[in-house]
Amino acid sequence: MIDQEKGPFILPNLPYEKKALEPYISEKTLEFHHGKHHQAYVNNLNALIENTDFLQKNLETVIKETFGKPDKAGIFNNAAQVWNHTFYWHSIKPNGGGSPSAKIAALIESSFGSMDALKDEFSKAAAGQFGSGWAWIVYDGKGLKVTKTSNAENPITSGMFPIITIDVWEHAYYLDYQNARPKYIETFFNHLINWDFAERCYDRAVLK
Ligand code: MN3
Repeated sequence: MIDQEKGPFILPNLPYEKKALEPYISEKTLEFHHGKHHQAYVNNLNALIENTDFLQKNLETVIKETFGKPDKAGIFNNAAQVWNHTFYWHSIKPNGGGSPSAKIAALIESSFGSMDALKDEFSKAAAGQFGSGWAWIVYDGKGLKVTKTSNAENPITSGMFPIITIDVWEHAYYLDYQNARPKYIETFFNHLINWDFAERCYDRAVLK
């Protein structure tokens, strides 16, 4: 769904029109974020893996095999950013927010106590990520957890199964929210989050 079977890697299309998330995320933001930033990670990755064995590997394998290796940091950063952005586009949708299915709602209740408690923990993680990075809802094999990562890092390298992410790099929100990261996070949770996608990710994780 998010993985790509082998290189050269491509920029996946957005799953909706560039205007579709307005007024919460503008067409202008998506033009830059998808068309320039995400595209640049794809281009950089392909340039870095040209003539290497990584060209024959799937994206998740490239991420896992380069994580924590200083001489492979460039490949890791770009590969993870390709994956993270594709995952983020699916983590949001037009008319998102609202209530998840009964199954996901029950999982949230058993893991966090309530939807409000999840929202609070997720918002604190996303707002508290110092500098650039990501906040995540992950399935750890038993229940859901909130986590955050710096720069390009991704919870799959620690065996977690992401079900939602929010990009908190400034380029994700600056044109629409300027420095008001908490307002962007609240809007993400209330109006954009894609609980159907979260459920599909959870269902796949349970099968593994
Ligand atoms: Mn980004």
